[in-house]
Amino acid sequence: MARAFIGFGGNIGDTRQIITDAIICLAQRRELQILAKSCFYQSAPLQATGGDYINAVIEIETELSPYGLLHVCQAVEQEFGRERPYANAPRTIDLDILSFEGISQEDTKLTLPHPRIIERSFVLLPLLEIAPDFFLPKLGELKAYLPQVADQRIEKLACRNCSCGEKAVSSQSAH
Ligand code: PH2
Ligand code: MG
Ligand code: MG
Repeated sequence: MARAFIGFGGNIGDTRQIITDAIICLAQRRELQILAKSCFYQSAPLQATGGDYINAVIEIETELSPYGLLHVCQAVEQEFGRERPYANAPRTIDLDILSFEGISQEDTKLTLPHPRIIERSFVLLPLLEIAPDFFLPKLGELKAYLPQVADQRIEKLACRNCSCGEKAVSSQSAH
């Protein structure tokens, strides 16, 4: 079984509901189990246009290969009406495999770990929320990269399962 992290983001429609439904959709697949789910984060579009994004990260365990998981992620994007008119266009939902075991690969279809993981507060904060000591072979401890993204606007939203999001937090106070 492989352990992987998937990032979700979107800025068209009721993204919180869309991500919730997409996670339910993934949870119904026998080939993977969801181990952890972060709260939702509202973030300013980074190198992209449109309104604020909602982002979240989950941790899964799976029997699938990296490409098998990619296929599942793309099928879920399709199911929720993802369109790709141009790069970084506003979207209903984006699913990105952030890491898959300790695999490092560069491929036009799937680069692992995700090449921009450490540059994005909307990835680092939810990921570190569910895996505070997360470590990648070539990058080391991901929490070390938080100061570099501290200027990116992001707010943790209140969630049903905990009281952690009751007030906004900055990039540097992830827990
Ligand atoms: N995704 C992008 C580009 N920019 N900005 C935010 N805040 N959240 C995203 O999910 C996001 C983005 C490309 O996938
Ligand atoms: Mg993306
Ligand atoms: Mg993507």
